[in-house]
Amino acid sequence: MITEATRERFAALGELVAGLGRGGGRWLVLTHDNPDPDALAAATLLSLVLRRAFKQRVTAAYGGIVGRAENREMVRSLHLKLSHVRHLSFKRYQRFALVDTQPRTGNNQLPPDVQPDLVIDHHPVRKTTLSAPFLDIRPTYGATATVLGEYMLAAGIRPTHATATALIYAIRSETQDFSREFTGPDKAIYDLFFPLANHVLLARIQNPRLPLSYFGDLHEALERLESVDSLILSHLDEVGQPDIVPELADLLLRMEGKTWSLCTGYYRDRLYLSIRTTNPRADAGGLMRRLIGRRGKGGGHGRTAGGWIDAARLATGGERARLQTAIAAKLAVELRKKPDKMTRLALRPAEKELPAAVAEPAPPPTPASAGAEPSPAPAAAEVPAASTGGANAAATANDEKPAASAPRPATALRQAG
Ligand SMILES: [Mn+2]
Repeated sequence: MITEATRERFAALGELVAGLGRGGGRWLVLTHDNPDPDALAAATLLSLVLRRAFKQRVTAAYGGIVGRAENREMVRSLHLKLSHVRHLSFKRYQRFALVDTQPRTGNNQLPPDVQPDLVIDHHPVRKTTLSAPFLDIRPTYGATATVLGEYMLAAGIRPTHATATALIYAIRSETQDFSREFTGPDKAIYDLFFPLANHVLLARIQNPRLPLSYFGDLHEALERLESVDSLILSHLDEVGQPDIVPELADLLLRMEGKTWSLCTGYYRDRLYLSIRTTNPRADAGGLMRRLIGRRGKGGGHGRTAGGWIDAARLATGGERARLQTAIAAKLAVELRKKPDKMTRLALRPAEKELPAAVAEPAPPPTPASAGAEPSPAPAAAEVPAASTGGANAAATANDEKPAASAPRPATALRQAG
């Protein structure tokens, strides 16, 4: 369960920490911005290892926001202790660690002039990372948290239910239940920690309550599907939180007949982009970097990639939309598809639409909608049965204020239409 690489790296970490001597300083463990479950779990586990195995003082922190409902529930249910960098002063820390990210990737809050002491990641190694005193980069691993699971074993630390649950959820979500890139050690660590996880909390994290903005973004994405050949994509305006972009890219890739997906969406001054592919030989990360160029930062693995473009100077909706269209055209060309063949994809193809006259009649009101008491139900059902829309209107007038229950226009779901 502890790989040879981990045995060797863990010993090296011990030497590094011992070399710092007593009072080697406080550690700041940083995740990537808008941390995902893998980053949250990796930071939690590394903090634990540094504290318990090496008696260090550690703070774990992140930039951006914990946006996805699943990730918010993970932090809440498992009581993960991570601070936002805005509440910290970097001057108070002498040692810096990065997990699930690397220096100068543009997706973490480590100041560019600060050399991290320690980098643990599973993204392809970058040149600037090589000068870190300690690094453990394993691009074949499905999750960074797996590496830290092995460190826990090497340190002989018995995980709490919360720690095990965080690790299990990290591996599950990062590999999409082992449906994409993972390696033997991911499965081995998963199987070993699985019995220790709290499965009630795990279920709660995987099926969290969702804010209205989630449904608004989903609706917009589905209304704006575009496709050419096996590429499916959607462009969103301002999203509720940036993590919806990769989530929708995952969803779009599940469409039958599609092997590449792209989702883009604006959040504050940035256009966020996510690419997914089913092609195991693809280099989505490299493709993403080519799409973005010097306008922002991007990277990823073979089949998943993400990034952002600085959009602070784009003042109008038209300019913002043009940038999205240009990115999509560039991607189409990269994939040897014709950008001018890109068309809107209707959710219900016209030929399959039923004529209006065949539409189903509205169902009769049920006793449940009339109220809790059984006796008035038959009477209530008699009155409006003849008129179709009237049944609902009558029930609504009794139960709620019409103004509050009136359906909002679609544009009310979002701020910028
Ligand atoms: Mn990761």
